[in-house]
Formats: sequence, structure tokens, C-alpha cells
Amino acid sequence: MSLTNLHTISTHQIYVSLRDLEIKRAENDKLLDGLDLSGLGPKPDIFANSAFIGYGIDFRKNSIADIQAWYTQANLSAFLTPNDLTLLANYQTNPTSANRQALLNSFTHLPDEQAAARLLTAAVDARETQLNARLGFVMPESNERAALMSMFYNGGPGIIGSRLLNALQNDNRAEAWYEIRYGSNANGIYAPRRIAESNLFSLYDNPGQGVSEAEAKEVLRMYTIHQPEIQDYESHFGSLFPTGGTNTVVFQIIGAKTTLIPIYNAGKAIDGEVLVGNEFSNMLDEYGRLVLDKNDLLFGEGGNDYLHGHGGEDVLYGGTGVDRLYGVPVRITSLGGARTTTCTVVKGMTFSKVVKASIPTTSTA
Ligand SMILES: [Ca+2]
Ligand SMILES: [Ca+2]
Repeated sequence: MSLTNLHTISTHQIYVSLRDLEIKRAENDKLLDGLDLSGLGPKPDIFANSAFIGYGIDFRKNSIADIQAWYTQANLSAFLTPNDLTLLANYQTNPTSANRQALLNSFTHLPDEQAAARLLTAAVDARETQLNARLGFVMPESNERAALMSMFYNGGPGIIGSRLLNALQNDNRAEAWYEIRYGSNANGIYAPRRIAESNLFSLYDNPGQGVSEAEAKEVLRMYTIHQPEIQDYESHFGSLFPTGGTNTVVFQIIGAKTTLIPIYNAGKAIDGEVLVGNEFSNMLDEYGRLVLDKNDLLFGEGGNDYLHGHGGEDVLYGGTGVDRLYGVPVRITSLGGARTTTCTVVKGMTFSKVVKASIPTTSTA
């Protein structure tokens, strides 16, 4: 089932406005704000070895026929002269720096920001059906679709990679959010844009409102799987993810932790990790995570899991399967098999709380 609980938008016009605003901010916020109108003329794109006009209308990647069509739709045909078409043809046929410079020198400027905005709308409208083709389904006009269109405009079909596609097709919002925010910046220059797009896409079904238990587990399962990579990414782009700031995953998962902790903390003050496994065998270990020897809450879920709480007062749920639960200082073993509600606690175990199955009827040594 494809992504559900979309933040749908009531009219096509409002959708287009939101979509284009997201793209304008990312492509040229100074033109949008009227602070720098140089984007009304052609500009070099050094990184892409290309040139563009307005809000990222690329002169090399787009066909001349498409560019002409967008100018026509935007009622801007008078600003695409025969000389401009010759410059474009020369550059596309032979993309030398001399031909690019000729284009930069004399390509006709757009008259104003509104013209650039109309041209962008035409260029993005043309990609709407291409996004459907890439997704394999028609996502309704929504915040989520606007976020994906911003990515698509920026990176073409390839930016919707196989893992993002899989998450979208299988209704895994948290994984899709992760892929947009942390997994779609291969060339390293779009980290701010991906943060903005993932924020628009939203990690939660209903931001600012209640988070269901199932949704909380989906979010924390994503976190459990990807936290080491996320940590690396956030460190690499440290200025975008200041410690304690809202951009960090630590902040983003607070809503999910706030749902699960009161239900499952078994009276312990959980101040460490909340890790959630999947239906396969998992190794959930406080070590290697952000903080050590805190009070952690670990859910093995299905499969035969190893749960390691280490120091602190941890609450461990093996879930179904034959699970091994470890606290500190010595091993606690639960080998009862699926749905067994008791576990063996090695004598001397004094700091960890062990929970087998899904009800916190616990044994503490
Ligand atoms: Ca711990
Ligand atoms: Ca299990």
C-alpha cells in the first residue's frame, strides 16, 4: 500500500503555490525575496557545468523544445528570441565554455520575478506526470508530493532512489523521511534543501498532535536502523545540525519516544535510547549509540533478538521469538521461546529490568 495519511491540499492552485514556493526558496531565495534580481538573466552552474535562468531552468539538461514550450505557457515567448535559440542550440550541440559564455553574455533576461515564477510553474508542471511514472502510483496533491516534486525538479527521476521508492510504495513514512533527509545528497551540496524537503514531507502523520504507538514504533525502528549513519551525516554537516537544535534526529524522534516511554517504562525513568527492532532477528545494543549507561528501553519485536542494555536501569522487551536479554554486569538470558512470559534472571543482576513478551510484568533480580 502506498503512502497514507497524506497532508493533502484542498485546491490545485494552493498545491502549485506551495510546491513552487518550496522550489523557489531552494533554487534562488534572493530572487524570491527581491534582494538580488541577477537571476532574471542567465547564470553559470559551475557544479553542473551548465547554465540556467530564473529558478533553475537549466539550459543544458532541458531540450530546446521543452524550454520553448515553457516560455510559451508562461506567456514569455517575446523573451526567447531567435538569437537566444541560436545560443541555446550552439551550447547544447557543443557545450564548451566559450559557447556557455556567449549565452551568458547575451541571452535575453526575463522581465521580472513574476515571469521567472511563471516559467518555473510551467517547467515543474511538465514534471508532474514524470513523477507519477517514477512512483508507479499517483500521489495526491499534498505536502508530501510537493516535497518530492522539489527533489524531482532538482535531481530528476534518479533522485527518487530505490529505497525511497520502496518506502513510498510500502507506506513507510519514517523510512521515506530518512531517505529524503539523509540518503538523497550523494554529491554533498544539497543538505539544506533535503532538510527543508523532509520537513515539508513530515516524519509524522500529524505533526504536533498525538503519535500512535504503531507510528512511534515505525519512527523509532527507522532511528534504530539508521542512527549510526545519521550520526555520521549530522556530524559531517554539523553547522546544519547544531546539538539540541530542531534539525537533529534526536529532536525529531522526541514525539515517538514521548508516546512509548509512559506505556512501557515499567516505572523506570528512561533517559537513554528507545530502540525498536523489526520482525527479523535484531541486535539492539546501547553501546555504539549516542549515550552510554543510561536507562534504555529496547524492543526486540519479532525474531530471535539480542538486546543489550548495558549500564543503567533498562527495560527490555524481547517480543516474540527466542530472545537473549542482557543487562549489566552479567548476562540475563531469556530462552523461553515465543510468547513465554517468564525469563531467567542471573543472580547478581541488580540494575536491569527484564521484560519478556509485550506486557511489562517484570522480573528483577
Ligand atoms: Ca542502559
Ligand atoms: Ca524477539
